[in-house]
Amino acid sequence: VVSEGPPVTLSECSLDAVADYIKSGKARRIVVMTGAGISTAAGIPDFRSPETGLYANLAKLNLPEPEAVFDLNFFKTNPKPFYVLAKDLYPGNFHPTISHVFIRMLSSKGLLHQLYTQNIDCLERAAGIPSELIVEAHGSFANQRCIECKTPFPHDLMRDHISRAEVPRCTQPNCNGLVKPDIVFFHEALPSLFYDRIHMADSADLALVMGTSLQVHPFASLPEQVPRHVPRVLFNLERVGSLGSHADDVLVLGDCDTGVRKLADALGWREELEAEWRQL
Ligand code: CNA
Repeated sequence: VVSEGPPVTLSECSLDAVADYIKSGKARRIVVMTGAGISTAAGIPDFRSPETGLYANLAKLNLPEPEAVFDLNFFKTNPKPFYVLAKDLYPGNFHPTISHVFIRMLSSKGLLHQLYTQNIDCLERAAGIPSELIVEAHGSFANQRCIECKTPFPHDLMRDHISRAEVPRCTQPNCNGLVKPDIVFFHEALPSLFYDRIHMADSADLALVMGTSLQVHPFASLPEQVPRHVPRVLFNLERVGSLGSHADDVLVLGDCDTGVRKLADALGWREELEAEWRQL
């Protein structure tokens, strides 16, 4: 669904044309923007998919509304629902998907300029994408600290608490504050790294947007950072944001692993992709 006339940079609006563009060597600074949809195939539900999404399954936690589970004020009064959910989401229980491994392949071929992820599941790290190329825009479960005195909390203790869905508390003398992973809750600021690296999107020569509803700001405006003549490819179950409105946008609607496999086929990378995924 292109509203702007013929493409300027691609030969046509297709995945084959995107593959040709990469193979021609003109795409050397690829930015990737991801969300929960790239991890659903790993068994981690997203937020907003009807019926299977987390928000549809939170009824058992007795929340005023589903978003409350990631709301700092609600957490201060009732941290238990977050820890019930954290037990299900905690890194270590899941395996990276084909989409994660494809992003790793971009990095190993020297083509990944920056990965911006909204995910907190650490599957990008688990897939072996170099940490300096990852911006975890909404933080992650990698570290945690007391919300009162900010003292970091030991990782092994955190793992024990989360495995029992227990609420960890600060062990500093006279503190006893609630401990929270460094994931960004609603109304909290994004990590400064997000703002430090936002300009990397300005110099992209290709953007891949994968598995996100683009409902959460400021992340949702990242695809708008990419210059207008730069091709943007959307791998998602549904059309989102302004994707599809630029002349060089390509929409690959459906399951993102399937779309990524098609691109890998067109690039001649498919065997390598499957082999790397099996070896993880
Ligand atoms: P979201 O709002 O739930 O949207 C997910 C999007 O992905 C939707 O547009 C779906 O249609 C699409 N989708 C779902 N499955 C697939 C699939 N297999 N292939 C292609 N598309 C698919 O999630 P967003 O990431 O956009 O929202 C941002 C929130 C979600 C961030 O704050 C995350 O921290 C948070 N979240 C993260 C995880 C995780 O870390 N894995 C899980 C759930 C929620």
